[in-house]
Amino acid sequence: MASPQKLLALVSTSNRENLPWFATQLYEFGYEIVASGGTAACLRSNYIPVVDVSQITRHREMLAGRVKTLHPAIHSGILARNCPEDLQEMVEFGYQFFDVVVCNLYPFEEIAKRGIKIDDAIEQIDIGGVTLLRAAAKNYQRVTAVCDPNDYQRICSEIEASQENRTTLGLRKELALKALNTTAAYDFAISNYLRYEFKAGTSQMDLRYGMNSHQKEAQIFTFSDVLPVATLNGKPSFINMLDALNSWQLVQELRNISSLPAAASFKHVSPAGAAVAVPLSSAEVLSSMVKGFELTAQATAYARARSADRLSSFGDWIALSDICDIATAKLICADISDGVIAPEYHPDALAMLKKKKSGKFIILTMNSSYRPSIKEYRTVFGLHLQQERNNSVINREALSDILTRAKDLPSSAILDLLVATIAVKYAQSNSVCYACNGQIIGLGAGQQSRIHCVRLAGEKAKLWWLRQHPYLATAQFKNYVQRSEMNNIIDVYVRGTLDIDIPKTDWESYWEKEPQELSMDERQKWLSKLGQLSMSSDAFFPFRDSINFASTIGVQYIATPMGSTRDDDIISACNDKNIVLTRLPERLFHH
Ligand code: 93A
Repeated sequence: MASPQKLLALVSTSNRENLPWFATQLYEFGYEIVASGGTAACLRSNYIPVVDVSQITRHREMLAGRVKTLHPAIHSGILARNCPEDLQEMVEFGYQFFDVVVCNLYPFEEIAKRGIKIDDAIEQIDIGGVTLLRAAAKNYQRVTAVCDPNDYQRICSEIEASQENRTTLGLRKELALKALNTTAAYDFAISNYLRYEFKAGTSQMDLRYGMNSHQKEAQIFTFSDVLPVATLNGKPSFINMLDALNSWQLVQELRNISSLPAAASFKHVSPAGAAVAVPLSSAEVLSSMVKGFELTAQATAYARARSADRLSSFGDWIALSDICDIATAKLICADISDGVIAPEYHPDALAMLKKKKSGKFIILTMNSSYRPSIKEYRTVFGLHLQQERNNSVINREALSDILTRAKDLPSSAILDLLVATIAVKYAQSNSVCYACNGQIIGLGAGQQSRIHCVRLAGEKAKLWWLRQHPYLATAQFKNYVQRSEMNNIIDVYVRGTLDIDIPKTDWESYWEKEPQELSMDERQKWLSKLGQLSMSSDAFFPFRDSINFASTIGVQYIATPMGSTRDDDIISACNDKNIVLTRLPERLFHH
């Protein structure tokens, strides 16, 4: 009958680095060593006395080694607690208590690379070893789980220092966690391999490359059965996917709060434009370059989103909240962009888009009913970060805490503040967004200084307005000029940087009918007509300079989370300018 006092170590390893040394130490500390087939042979060849697992189980290894240690005599010996009930049962069965489990697993990850035959990979899935480690870790109160040869030395030092030749509870806890981390990572590697083998294109999708083309093995996957996003054409990269998933969230939120179709144009994981389907004025039709196009509601939202910042939107990622109809597809085909995400595509729209970019245009569909789990994880520099998702709800209610003397928020301003606030929620911080007519008209993202965001976004808003100058309405490009070139040529004109960015003679050569020269005075006069703008900031304004600058452009409504030591100053700056300031419930940083 086994005695619980006898010290027993179970050894079953694939990596035998320093194992003979460790086993010798354990033996000298009074441990009897029980080992599985190959491990036992290794130890014996090093003249270390060993008992075979089969002697304990009274069962030979079977199924070509698939079953070695999977036996109640082994697992009861590991899992039994130091209590009378367990002791009695162990005695009843004639089983012995194991005190130390030394195990490292079949090297699945090293062998099961892509391209290896699945049958060979499957044989590298360690079942018994994982079970040994999990059992030992579960019973850390009594059992030491050893999975890493780097720990042999410190385990020996502890045993040597102990009266009973055992490790301390503290070390056993630490090693238990390490064993469970190891088995978790091991299972992750197996499911990662099998996901690719069994469910590529369903719960896993390879990406073209990572952030840069030299960053290989890029993929997107889910632990659920099916990815909510699917590719209909092209092969998205890592950044395409970041743009797609962020822009999708943005248009879905805009759709939900406005009940209007929404669209977004993303570049480098920030919105260059975003809008809901507010009908375009005739001046906006011209400046958005959509004259002659059919403008359905979805096409209108897209036209607005694409015309907020036409230079930045060159080569953009598009998100649509509603079905991509033929009218929207025609507009998309007219401009240079990388890809689109939408819940659905009209068959003719899809056929049209598939031809774009010589067939390489990326087309993704998104399941509108997909809801992510509340926890988010990210790995940076090999370390894991975890947080709750930003589930801040941006709706009318979120704009109700007005802090200024001026309190009137007309419905148009409410819509614009919602658009601007939802936009900054999905823009790289710091970010500030100006909005008008249900669309972004200027967004400053990724600036380390708040005032720089305000100025950057404000300058873009001015350009958006200057592009609607009547002088441009009557001008006419030569037939061969492409739309992307038109954007640059118009930009030079409205910024007044002719002969700096482009030689005047080159610039002139693009026009059939050149726009009348726009003097500085005329520019200022036109800009002075800009007003009733809304502005949202993803965090507080530290100084009143931001408010002063915004008011010079025509900002009348501001939404911002407060929290600066100079909040009073910000409110009084708004009062001075007769601006309505509303406090957002949460800060909206995004990276
Ligand atoms: O095929 S297994 O999953 N079946 C088992 O019962 C089992 N028990 C231990 N593999 C099993 N092991 C693993 O075998 C260990 O994790 C270790 O990596 C390896 C040691 O086998 P051997 O001592 O025969 O070389």
